[in-house]
Amino acid sequence: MERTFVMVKPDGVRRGLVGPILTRFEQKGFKLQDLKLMMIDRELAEQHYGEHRERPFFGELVSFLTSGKVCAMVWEGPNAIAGARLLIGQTNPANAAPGTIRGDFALEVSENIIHGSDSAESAGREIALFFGDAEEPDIPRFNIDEID
Ligand code: FUP
Repeated sequence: MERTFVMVKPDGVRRGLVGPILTRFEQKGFKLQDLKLMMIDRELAEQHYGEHRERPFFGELVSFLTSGKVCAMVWEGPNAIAGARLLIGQTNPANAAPGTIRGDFALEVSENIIHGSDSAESAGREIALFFGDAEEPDIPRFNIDEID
Protein backbone atom coordinates (compact mmCIF):
# COMPACT_ATOMS: atom_id res chain seq x y z
CA MET A 1 0.00 0.00 0.00
CA GLU A 2 1.33 3.41 -0.92
CA ARG A 3 0.38 6.99 -0.06
CA THR A 4 0.71 10.03 -2.25
CA PHE A 5 0.18 13.75 -1.91
CA VAL A 6 -2.19 15.45 -4.35
CA MET A 7 -3.12 19.13 -4.42
CA VAL A 8 -5.80 20.91 -6.45
CA LYS A 9 -4.15 24.26 -7.19
CA PRO A 10 -5.94 27.65 -6.92
CA ASP A 11 -7.14 27.54 -10.57
CA GLY A 12 -8.80 24.17 -9.98
CA VAL A 13 -10.47 25.34 -6.75
CA ARG A 14 -11.63 28.61 -8.39
CA ARG A 15 -13.12 26.72 -11.32
CA GLY A 16 -15.07 24.32 -9.10
CA LEU A 17 -13.05 21.25 -10.10
CA VAL A 18 -12.45 19.78 -6.62
CA GLY A 19 -15.56 17.59 -6.94
CA PRO A 20 -14.78 16.11 -10.38
CA ILE A 21 -11.17 15.50 -9.32
CA LEU A 22 -12.18 13.73 -6.08
CA THR A 23 -14.59 11.62 -8.13
CA ARG A 24 -11.87 10.45 -10.49
CA PHE A 25 -9.61 9.33 -7.65
CA GLU A 26 -12.53 7.61 -5.88
CA GLN A 27 -13.74 5.91 -9.06
CA LYS A 28 -10.24 4.58 -9.64
CA GLY A 29 -10.41 3.01 -6.18
CA PHE A 30 -7.93 5.09 -4.23
CA LYS A 31 -8.85 5.80 -0.62
CA LEU A 32 -8.95 9.37 0.67
CA GLN A 33 -6.83 9.52 3.84
CA ASP A 34 -6.80 13.25 4.52
CA LEU A 35 -8.04 16.48 2.92
CA LYS A 36 -7.96 20.18 3.68
CA LEU A 37 -8.83 23.42 1.92
CA MET A 38 -6.19 25.99 2.81
CA MET A 39 -4.27 29.10 1.80
CA ILE A 40 -0.59 28.42 1.42
CA ASP A 41 1.92 31.12 2.26
CA ARG A 42 4.96 32.04 0.20
CA GLU A 43 7.31 30.05 2.47
CA LEU A 44 5.33 26.82 2.10
CA ALA A 45 4.98 27.32 -1.68
CA GLU A 46 8.74 27.88 -1.98
CA GLN A 47 9.49 24.79 0.11
CA HIS A 48 7.04 22.66 -1.85
CA TYR A 49 8.54 23.63 -5.22
CA GLY A 50 12.12 24.03 -3.90
CA GLU A 51 13.52 21.89 -6.73
CA HIS A 52 12.45 24.62 -9.22
CA ARG A 53 14.00 27.53 -7.29
CA GLU A 54 16.46 28.42 -10.08
CA ARG A 55 13.96 28.05 -12.94
CA PRO A 56 12.72 31.22 -14.72
CA PHE A 57 9.07 30.46 -13.93
CA PHE A 58 9.64 30.03 -10.15
CA GLY A 59 8.40 33.51 -9.15
CA GLU A 60 5.21 33.17 -11.15
CA LEU A 61 4.68 29.64 -9.85
CA VAL A 62 4.87 30.81 -6.23
CA SER A 63 2.57 33.81 -6.88
CA PHE A 64 0.08 31.53 -8.59
CA LEU A 65 0.08 28.97 -5.76
CA THR A 66 -0.51 31.66 -3.15
CA SER A 67 -3.29 33.37 -5.17
CA GLY A 68 -6.17 31.43 -3.61
CA LYS A 69 -7.12 28.34 -1.65
CA VAL A 70 -5.70 24.94 -2.57
CA CYS A 71 -7.20 21.56 -1.72
CA ALA A 72 -4.47 19.34 -0.22
CA MET A 73 -5.12 15.59 -0.09
CA VAL A 74 -3.53 12.30 0.81
CA TRP A 75 -4.62 9.28 -1.24
CA GLU A 76 -3.77 5.67 -0.54
CA GLY A 77 -3.77 2.55 -2.68
CA PRO A 78 -1.58 0.07 -4.51
CA ASN A 79 0.90 1.98 -6.66
CA ALA A 80 -0.78 5.25 -5.61
CA ILE A 81 2.15 7.52 -6.56
CA ALA A 82 2.46 6.44 -10.20
CA GLY A 83 -1.29 5.80 -10.44
CA ALA A 84 -2.12 9.36 -9.40
CA ARG A 85 0.36 10.71 -11.96
CA LEU A 86 -1.40 8.67 -14.66
CA LEU A 87 -4.79 10.10 -13.68
CA ILE A 88 -3.27 13.61 -13.64
CA GLY A 89 -1.51 13.45 -17.03
CA GLN A 90 1.52 15.25 -18.51
CA THR A 91 2.80 18.45 -16.86
CA ASN A 92 1.91 20.55 -19.91
CA PRO A 93 -1.83 20.21 -20.53
CA ALA A 94 -1.18 20.75 -24.25
CA ASN A 95 0.49 17.31 -24.25
CA ALA A 96 -1.78 15.62 -21.69
CA ALA A 97 -3.96 12.87 -23.12
CA PRO A 98 -7.74 13.25 -23.15
CA GLY A 99 -9.12 11.25 -20.24
CA THR A 100 -6.50 12.63 -17.87
CA ILE A 101 -7.32 15.50 -15.50
CA ARG A 102 -4.96 17.96 -17.19
CA GLY A 103 -5.92 16.63 -20.61
CA ASP A 104 -9.61 17.22 -19.96
CA PHE A 105 -9.60 20.39 -17.84
CA ALA A 106 -6.54 22.53 -18.64
CA LEU A 107 -4.78 24.30 -21.50
CA GLU A 108 -1.59 25.85 -20.14
CA VAL A 109 1.37 24.69 -18.06
CA SER A 110 1.18 27.77 -15.83
CA GLU A 111 -2.37 26.80 -14.78
CA ASN A 112 -2.36 23.02 -14.85
CA ILE A 113 -4.89 22.54 -12.04
CA ILE A 114 -3.29 19.82 -9.98
CA HIS A 115 -0.10 18.50 -8.41
CA GLY A 116 0.83 14.89 -7.60
CA SER A 117 4.03 13.62 -5.94
CA ASP A 118 6.55 12.21 -8.41
CA SER A 119 8.33 9.69 -6.13
CA ALA A 120 8.11 7.97 -2.76
CA GLU A 121 10.61 10.47 -1.41
CA SER A 122 8.55 13.47 -2.62
CA ALA A 123 5.33 11.91 -1.32
CA GLY A 124 6.81 11.51 2.18
CA ARG A 125 8.25 15.01 2.15
CA GLU A 126 5.09 16.67 0.81
CA ILE A 127 2.69 14.82 3.16
CA ALA A 128 4.85 15.91 6.09
CA LEU A 129 5.02 19.50 4.76
CA PHE A 130 1.24 19.87 4.40
CA PHE A 131 -0.15 17.54 7.07
CA GLY A 132 2.66 17.10 9.58
CA ASP A 133 3.16 13.61 10.89
CA ALA A 134 0.42 11.58 9.14
CA GLU A 135 0.32 9.19 12.07
CA GLU A 136 -0.68 11.99 14.43
CA PRO A 137 -4.11 13.38 13.45
CA ASP A 138 -4.40 17.04 14.48
CA ILE A 139 -8.00 16.57 15.61
CA PRO A 140 -8.08 14.46 18.78
CA ARG A 141 -10.00 11.24 18.18
CA PHE A 142 -11.43 8.94 20.80
CA ASN A 143 -12.04 5.24 20.98
CA ILE A 144 -15.72 4.50 21.60
CA ASP A 145 -14.72 1.47 23.71
CA GLU A 146 -13.01 3.80 26.18
CA ILE A 147 -16.20 5.74 27.01
CA ASP A 148 -17.99 4.70 30.23
P1 FUP B 1 4.64 18.09 -12.33
O1 FUP B 1 5.44 17.14 -11.48
O2 FUP B 1 3.92 17.42 -13.48
O3 FUP B 1 3.70 18.97 -11.54
O4 FUP B 1 5.68 19.05 -13.06
P2 FUP B 1 7.00 19.81 -12.58
O5 FUP B 1 7.41 19.42 -11.19
O6 FUP B 1 8.00 19.66 -13.68
O7 FUP B 1 6.53 21.32 -12.58
C1 FUP B 1 5.91 21.88 -11.46
C2 FUP B 1 5.08 23.05 -11.86
O8 FUP B 1 5.87 24.08 -12.42
C3 FUP B 1 4.05 22.74 -12.92
F1 FUP B 1 2.95 22.18 -12.41
C4 FUP B 1 3.80 24.07 -13.56
C5 FUP B 1 5.12 24.77 -13.39
N1 FUP B 1 5.89 24.84 -14.65
C6 FUP B 1 5.80 25.98 -15.41
O9 FUP B 1 5.07 26.92 -15.04
N2 FUP B 1 6.52 26.05 -16.56
C7 FUP B 1 7.30 25.02 -16.99
O10 FUP B 1 7.94 25.15 -18.04
C8 FUP B 1 7.38 23.85 -16.20
C9 FUP B 1 6.67 23.80 -15.04
